[in-house]
Amino acid sequence: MIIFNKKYLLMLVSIFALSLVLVACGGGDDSEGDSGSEDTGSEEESGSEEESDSGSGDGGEEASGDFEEQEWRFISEELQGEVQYEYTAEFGKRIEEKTGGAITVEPLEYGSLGSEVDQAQLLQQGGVELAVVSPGFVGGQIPDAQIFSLHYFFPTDQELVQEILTNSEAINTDLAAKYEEQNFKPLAFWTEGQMAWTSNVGIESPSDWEGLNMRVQESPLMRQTYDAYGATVQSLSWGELYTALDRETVDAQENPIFFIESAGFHEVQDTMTIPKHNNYVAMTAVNNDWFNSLDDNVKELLQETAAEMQDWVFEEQARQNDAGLQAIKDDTENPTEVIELNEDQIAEFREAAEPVHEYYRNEIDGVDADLFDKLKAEIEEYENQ
Ligand code: 6CS
Repeated sequence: MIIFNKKYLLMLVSIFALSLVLVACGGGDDSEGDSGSEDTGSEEESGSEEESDSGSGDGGEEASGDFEEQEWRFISEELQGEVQYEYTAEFGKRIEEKTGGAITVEPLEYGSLGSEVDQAQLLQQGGVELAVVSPGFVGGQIPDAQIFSLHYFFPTDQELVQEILTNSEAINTDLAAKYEEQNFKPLAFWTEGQMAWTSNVGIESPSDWEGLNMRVQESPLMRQTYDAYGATVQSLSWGELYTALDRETVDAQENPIFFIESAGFHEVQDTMTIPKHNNYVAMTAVNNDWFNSLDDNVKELLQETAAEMQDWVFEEQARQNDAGLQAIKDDTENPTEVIELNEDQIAEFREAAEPVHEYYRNEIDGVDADLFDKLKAEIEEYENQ
């Protein structure tokens, strides 16, 4: 009998809907297209291509000043109540308000259209208009996006991190251009907070990783990083992670604290280490072709709303992370030892992580060394200001 955290049962069922949706989008591998061709007609009726078409101008009704009626779908990698989902709901509310209801935005939670990798693919193909995409799921096709996976590269102060993510030219111009080549149009990068490690052994030094099987996202660099600590690694969608940890097919994972609590990972892990190694970066993105087809005022609406949301989401993640930590500490039914590493312990991890920075810059195929150098210099400037 598989044991699920109760709130994920529904989500796991709905994950199977994705293949149908991808077929409806007409994208994907030839093989997928072939097998799904009979379904295309019925899926298109409810699919988002139709929604996008209706919003692109032809026959769209003029409503509320300058905005034509449109319906957008905004998918996140998290569930209702969690930071990304709440972001999509707030973003949608603001768009509706600003357009007097002419443009509506339907927030979609994780699982309604597949795994995180499926969702990113869906955005690329135009199956949804907007998505929150974590760089950890596109590292295979955008090697430079893996820069967010480096340990001890960004500052630990989350306010500073958010400032860098918001204003960095290396991120918002140079890296954004790499995303655009893959048909993503990034509107904003933001932090979901500092990440923590959970395990049953209590990770306090790099040697504690030896023999542990670490869950990572789809990023080759994440694999390299935990390999450098001596762990084995396994890529998995987070929807499968609770069961994997419970069955001990996976021994450890990393996530911001609000998410560890919300997904219940602490229920099936004995310890949570706070190593200050990295933040969880999320990206608000739209399909680039779709974006380029929009009228200028709609482009501005999207960019302006994404910019405004930076402060909102910073406060939201801080609130949720504080509450999550408290809830983990208060959960006496599932006691979790919270381990805060001291400066000496952090220095040990920093030293072990350093060669991975060089490896990333010099060895990974497709990585732009200039982008790395530019962001590193920007970070140093922010830290010294
Ligand atoms: O661990 C993950 O993959 C998930 N973590 C967060 C904080 N958001 C979504 C993501 O898929």
